[in-house]
Amino acid sequence: MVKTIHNIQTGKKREKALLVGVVLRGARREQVEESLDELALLADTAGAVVVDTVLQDRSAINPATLIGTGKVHEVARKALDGAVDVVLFDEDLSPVQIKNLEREIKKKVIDRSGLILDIFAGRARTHEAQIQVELAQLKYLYPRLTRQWMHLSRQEGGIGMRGPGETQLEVDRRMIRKKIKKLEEDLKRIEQQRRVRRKNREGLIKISLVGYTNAGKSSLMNVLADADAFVEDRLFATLDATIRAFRVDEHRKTLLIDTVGFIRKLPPHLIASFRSTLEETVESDMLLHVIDVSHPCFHEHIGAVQDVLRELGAESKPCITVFNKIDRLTDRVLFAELKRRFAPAVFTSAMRGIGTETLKREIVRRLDAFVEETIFHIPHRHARLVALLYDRAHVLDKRIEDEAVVLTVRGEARILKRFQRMLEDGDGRAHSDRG
Ligand SMILES: Nc1nc2c(ncn2[C@@H]2O[C@H](COP(=O)(O)OP(=O)(O)OP(=O)(O)O)[C@@H](O)[C@H]2O)c(=O)[nH]1
Ligand SMILES: [Mg+2]
Repeated sequence: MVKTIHNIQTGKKREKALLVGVVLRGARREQVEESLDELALLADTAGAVVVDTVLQDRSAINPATLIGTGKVHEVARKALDGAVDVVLFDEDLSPVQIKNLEREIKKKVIDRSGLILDIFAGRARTHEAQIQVELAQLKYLYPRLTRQWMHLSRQEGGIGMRGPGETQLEVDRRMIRKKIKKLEEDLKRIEQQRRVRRKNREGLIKISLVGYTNAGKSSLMNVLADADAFVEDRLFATLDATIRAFRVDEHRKTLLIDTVGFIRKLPPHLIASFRSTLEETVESDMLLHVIDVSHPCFHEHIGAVQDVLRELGAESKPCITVFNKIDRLTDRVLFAELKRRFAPAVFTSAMRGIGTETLKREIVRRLDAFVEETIFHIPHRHARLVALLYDRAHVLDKRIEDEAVVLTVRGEARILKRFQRMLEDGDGRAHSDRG
């Protein structure tokens, strides 16, 4: 697969983009405007320059073209006048709508999902992320194969042409189905390996950083776990799960996981493809929900993140709310209100290193809530588990008997349960008593 690299990464060619948004009856205009601002940011991340924006108020959508016929003509005129390369719609478009719009406007038409997929394609670094993105793109493109402009702009590349877009037009749907199947198999294999790796990490508490894209998750990871995660003031800097050892206090070694950020209207195909990456989040013991408190729409961001967590089945996990970038928060009233409303939230500045000790203390407090004491009888041939227990939990008492080592241990309930399982897997006769 030949990828056309031509955007911010090389600075070679910046496409001109026209943005289109719709305010439906009952919707708040400011909310649509904020969403369009975000679309502009997405366009910028994808390497385009926004030259104009068109906003239409409608009582209902036009099924054929989303916006009204008159508005379509206005968009076509503006696109021509501004020598626009691509028209970006904030709403998701059906394959038929894209086809109709492209016929009228005579430019590439891409919707929000298509744009996000394109950014992911340009940013995927690991083999797994590349497969996940390609799979999501193919599934997205599959019903949209009739694009007229593809023949024209294929050689030039541009938004919507990264990833599999360039090569797949000439191949038929059967080929795409075959490719999808192969990618799904590849992904399954990688997931298998991931599962093995995950199993090896059993016995450690896992804490996941989640949040809206650009909230500062990777920056927090860097200060908390002394990592060197990639940080950038653009959307979707991180696409993979990075895992680092994180010592919360002297007794507690945990794992901190940094992963892909969320956004409103995250394409469903992407969530599906990234499920294995996001599973690290679903399977962790605690979440740190990082919020960019300096962003004017942070309330909406909180809602969007909660939506995705719900979709992943992780909404009821223990979660600490972390308001980040407080170095930019000058509004004392807002600060006081957030403190009251979201208590016991933690306020941090990953950039200035503020609040990280408070955050660690809050993590300890929450972990303590699920601490238990257990007595383990560990057969001598499983001495490895004794060492592991010393490392992962607090050993209160040790007694050596003929058959086994008897340890009284204090630790997180989940961790102790995992040890219990490890012990049972290794030796069916082993057991423990609850203390
Ligand atoms: N002023 C300020 N900027 C911050 C702070 N934390 C992070 N940033 C900046 O915010 C931008 C995004 O930070 P990242 O750590 O990449 O954010 P992320 O949540 O990992 O973003 P994605 O990986 O794209 O989802 C970068 O430019 C950081 O330097 C902070 O506490 N204060
Ligand atoms: Mg990141």
